[in-house]
Amino acid sequence: MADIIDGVSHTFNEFLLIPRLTTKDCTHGNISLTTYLTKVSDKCDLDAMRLNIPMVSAAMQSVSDARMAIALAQEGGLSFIYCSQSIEEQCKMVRSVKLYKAGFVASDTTLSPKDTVATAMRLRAKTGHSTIAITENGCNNDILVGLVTSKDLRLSRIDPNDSLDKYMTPIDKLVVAYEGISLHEANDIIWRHKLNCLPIIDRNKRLKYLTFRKDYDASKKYTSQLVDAQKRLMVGAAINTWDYMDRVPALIDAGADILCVDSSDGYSEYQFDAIKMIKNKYGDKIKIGGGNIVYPDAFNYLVEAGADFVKVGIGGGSICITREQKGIGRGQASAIIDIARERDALYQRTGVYIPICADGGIVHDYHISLAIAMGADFVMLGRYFARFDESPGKKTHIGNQVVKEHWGEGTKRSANWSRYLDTGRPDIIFEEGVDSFVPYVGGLDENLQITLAKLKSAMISCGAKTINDFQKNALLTIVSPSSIVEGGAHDLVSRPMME
Ligand code: RVP
Repeated sequence: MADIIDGVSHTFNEFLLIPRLTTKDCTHGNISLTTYLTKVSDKCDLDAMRLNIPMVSAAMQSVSDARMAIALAQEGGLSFIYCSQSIEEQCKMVRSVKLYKAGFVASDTTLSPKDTVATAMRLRAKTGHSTIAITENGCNNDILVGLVTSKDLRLSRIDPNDSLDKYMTPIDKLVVAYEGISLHEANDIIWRHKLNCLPIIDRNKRLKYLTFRKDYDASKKYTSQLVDAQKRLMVGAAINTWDYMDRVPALIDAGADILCVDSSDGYSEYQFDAIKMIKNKYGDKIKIGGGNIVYPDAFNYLVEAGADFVKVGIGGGSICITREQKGIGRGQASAIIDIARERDALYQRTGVYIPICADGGIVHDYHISLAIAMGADFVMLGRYFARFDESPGKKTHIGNQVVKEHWGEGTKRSANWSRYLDTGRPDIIFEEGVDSFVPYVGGLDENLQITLAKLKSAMISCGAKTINDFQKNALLTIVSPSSIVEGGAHDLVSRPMME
C-alpha cells in the first residue's frame, strides 16, 4: 500500500503571525529587504547573488517580458523571462533589459517624413506616446531628420493626408545631444533649453535614444535598483529540459544574469542532468535554480545536482490546474515549511545555505510575509504582476471591469510557439493551466510600494529588521475556519454604493 505522510497539507490562508516584541529601532526606515537569491556558504558569500526586495516575477508569457523585467529590476526585484518562445526571441528580450539605460528611451513611435498625419495619429494611439521621431526611412537607428510633437499637430487646419515633413521641426532647428552623454548632462540641456524631449544621436546622425524631461525625476526615485557590476539592470531567464544545450549558451551571450529551470515537476532525471551539465560547463559564468518541488527528498536531489536555489510549489498557481488534472501537488504552506526545515538542517551539517523560492498561490499581500516567515527567501508571483500596466497581457473590459489577460504556461496557448519549430518539445495532450483574466490595477511602482509597506509592517510587528531575523523570530499559528471569518470585517451592514 502507498505511504501516507502524517498530517494534512496547509495553505497560506490557514496561518497567521503572532507578534513578537517590537523594539524602538524597528522602523520602516531601518528595515532591509535584501535577501539571498543563490547558494551561499559560511566559507565564502562573496559569490552569492542577492535581491534587494524578496520578489521575482514568474517565467510566464503573460508576466515576464523585457518591459516587466526593467520595471521590476528598477525596484530591486528580478524577472525570469519566459522560455516558451524561440531562443532568438528570448535572447532579444534579455538583451534589451541589459541595454536599458534609465532615462534613455529607444523610440517606439518613429516614422518617415513622407508618412501621413493619419498614420502618425494611428501610431500615437497604439503606443500611447505623443512624440514622434522622424528618421529618413522611418526606422530607429536611422538618420534623424526631425521631431513631431503634440504641439505640431494641434493646428486647426491639419489635413490627415498631409505628409509629416509639413509639420515636423526639422533637425537644424532641434537641440540634440550625442551618444555617450550622461543622463545628468542630458537633463542640464533639457532645462537650459526648456525642452520636453532631447534626441540623442551618434556621430553619423543616427537616432539612438530620446530623453524626456519627465523621466529624469522618475529615474531618481529608484534607490534599490538591482544592477550588475557594470550598473546594468539584472535579468533572469527560464530554460526547459529539452533545448538547454542551445538555449543556455545563447542566453549567457545575451547577458542573462541567472537561469532557472521552468517545470511543474522538478523531481526528474531530466532536470538533474540539465542542472549538472550546466553547472559543469557554464558554472563559472552563470547560476541556476531548479524546481518545482514540494517535498524534502526532491530538494536534496536538486541540491545534489548543483542547484543554486530551489523553487517550491506545485499546483498552487492562480492559473494552474495540475492538481485537478494529475492529482499532483501539495498545500503550499506545508511544502515551504518542510523544505525550509530540510534546507536549515543541510546548513547546520555543511555550512551551505540554499535559498528557497515560494512559487505560486500568493493571493494577498500578507501571504508574502507568511511565505518568508515560513522560511522562503523570496517569492515568485504571476497573477500579482499580471495585473499591472507593465505586464504583456492585453487590457480589456468585462462588463464595467477593466481586466488584463493572464494565462498559464501549461496551456496550449503558451505551448503554441513550438508547434512549427523543430524543438523536440513533446506535444501537450491535456492542459495544466487555464487562459483567463485578472483585474487591472494600474502601475507596478504604486502597487509594489503598498505591498512592501505591508511586508515591512509585518516584520516590525515580529521585531525583525532583516529577512533573516524575520525567518528566525517568526511565530506562526494555524487558524480555525471561524477565526478566519473573525479576521475579516464582519457583522456589519454594508454602506450602499453611492452614485
Ligand atoms: P501565481 O502567482 O499564483 O499566478 O502563480 C504563478 C506560478 O504558477 C508560476 O510561477 C508557475 O510556477 C505556475 N504556473 C505557470 N503556468 C502554470 C500552468 O499553466 N499550470 N502554472
